Amino acid sequence: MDWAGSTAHRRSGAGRGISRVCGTRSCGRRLVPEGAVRVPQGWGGQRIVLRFGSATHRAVVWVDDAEVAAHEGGYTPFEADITDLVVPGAEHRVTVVVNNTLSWQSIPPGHVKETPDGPRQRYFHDFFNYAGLHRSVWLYTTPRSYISDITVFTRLAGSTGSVEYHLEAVGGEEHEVHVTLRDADGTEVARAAGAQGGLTVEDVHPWRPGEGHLYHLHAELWGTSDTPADTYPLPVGVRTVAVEGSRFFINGEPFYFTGFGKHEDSPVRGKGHDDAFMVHDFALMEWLGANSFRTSHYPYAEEALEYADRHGIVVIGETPAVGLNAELGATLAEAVFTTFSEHTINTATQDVHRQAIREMIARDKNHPCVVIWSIANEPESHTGASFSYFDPLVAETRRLDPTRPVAFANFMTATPDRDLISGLFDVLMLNRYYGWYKDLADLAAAERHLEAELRAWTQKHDKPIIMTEYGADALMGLHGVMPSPWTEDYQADVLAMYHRVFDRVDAVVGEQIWNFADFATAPGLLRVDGNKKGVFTRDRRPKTSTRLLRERWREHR
Ligand code: BDP
Repeated sequence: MDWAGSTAHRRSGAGRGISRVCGTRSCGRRLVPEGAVRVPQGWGGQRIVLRFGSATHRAVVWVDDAEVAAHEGGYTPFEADITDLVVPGAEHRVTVVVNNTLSWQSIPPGHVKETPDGPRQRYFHDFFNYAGLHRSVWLYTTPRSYISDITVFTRLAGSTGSVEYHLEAVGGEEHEVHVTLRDADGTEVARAAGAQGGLTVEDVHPWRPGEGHLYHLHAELWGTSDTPADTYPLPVGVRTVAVEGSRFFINGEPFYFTGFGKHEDSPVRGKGHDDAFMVHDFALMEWLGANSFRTSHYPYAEEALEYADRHGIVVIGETPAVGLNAELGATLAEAVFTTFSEHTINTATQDVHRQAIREMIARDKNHPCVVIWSIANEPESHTGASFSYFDPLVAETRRLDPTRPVAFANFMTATPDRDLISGLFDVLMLNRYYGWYKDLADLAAAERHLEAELRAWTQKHDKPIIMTEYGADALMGLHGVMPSPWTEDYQADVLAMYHRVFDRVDAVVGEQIWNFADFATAPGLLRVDGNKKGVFTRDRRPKTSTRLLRERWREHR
């Protein structure tokens, strides 16, 4: 059982009104170090908030001796209003205990096996179970009356765009709301008043793939004073997303996804967010001509979505619901179990999953880059129990966001003749390993089987298909003239085979390779120092297949 603890320290040179406190990352043992944070002197009279970008997978937070927050779920933010517990100018101790134990009731799930040598954590997903604070911790202020949230929905009609907004304020019931929308150069293009309303943009410059044009919404809360009580800036990309038959449209134009399933994973940092790695990863995707990625298998740091918004990169946002599948669990965790049962994944797990969906949408709803919500990766999907489990979760996702298609990534054994839940969803996202886990070193058979399966899906559902995983492990530097698994050449051959098939099947509207880069996993016989399906190594050096991708994706654009 892994426990980790961390204490936050204020980073020097932080801006006014917002102070970043960095977390340390650790795993393996129970630690509760102590440290002090100085609250800036000038923050008197303000509301003071402590915010965690994430704590994997659950945390309890104290300020001095008072417990201020407890949070379940490793990849979404949480915060605590600590105004009444701190004195501006004074030092306070912030203590965080982080626990990465996975159980049948956590998302992702896992279980702890009792052995003669003590408890052992088992889990059903293929990436290392890092613990700790992987993202920034912030100390920030708001006025006492403040804007707590804004939701925007955008539409396009010819050259006219519209932005519908819903604003929530706390303590400002008597206040007025004024909203302006400015173009990137600062020109005001629309204004409105009231907590809800619409903004019309003539000659709109839409947000589109490859061109992350953003407007700036600026909301103000006005009381009796001659300056606003609070202001709230929000970048807005005006765009639409739609699915019709087997086509996927962005702004009414058919869109074809090229890119990757990724991981937040790098040497030394593990899962810790790193701005330099992030910018470098985006530059490498641009170098290949990739236009999209999936946040497999959990919501990524907000910085990644902000970057994607600004650069017109399309994102499939995914919850941490990975490994809800006995067929997979049997291989990954030597565990034989029934996926959905009173003692395994049950209604309590479903509540945690529902909450993970809510928190992902609450955080990411205003990002134009996000065009699909993926609510699970490779869950069991061929049983009545899986239908009962997912039906209400899909309904909840649609209730929270009626504007984005909903999907899940389908597991290899859930072929069209077995799958029972895809009818609930808008897009078919398939993870397939013909040429690797099936038809290894026989690419002719792999090609035949892949095409037959894709055609069977198109017979069963008139929905767009995105291949959200396909690939092969390749050890950097290993080459061969024969179709030899683990060589860089074989990886390139596998990818080329898939691309031939995609080009023959009309309903395929996207290809996202597994994986962008090699990544850390739990030990396994098929894992040589991690998972090597990256087209880049873990330290981001290109393998042979990147040449093929550059050619294909730069042409596709
Ligand atoms: C799929 C999973 C992914 C794994 C991949 C693999 O969705 O997380 O890493 O297979 O085996 O089943 O490489």
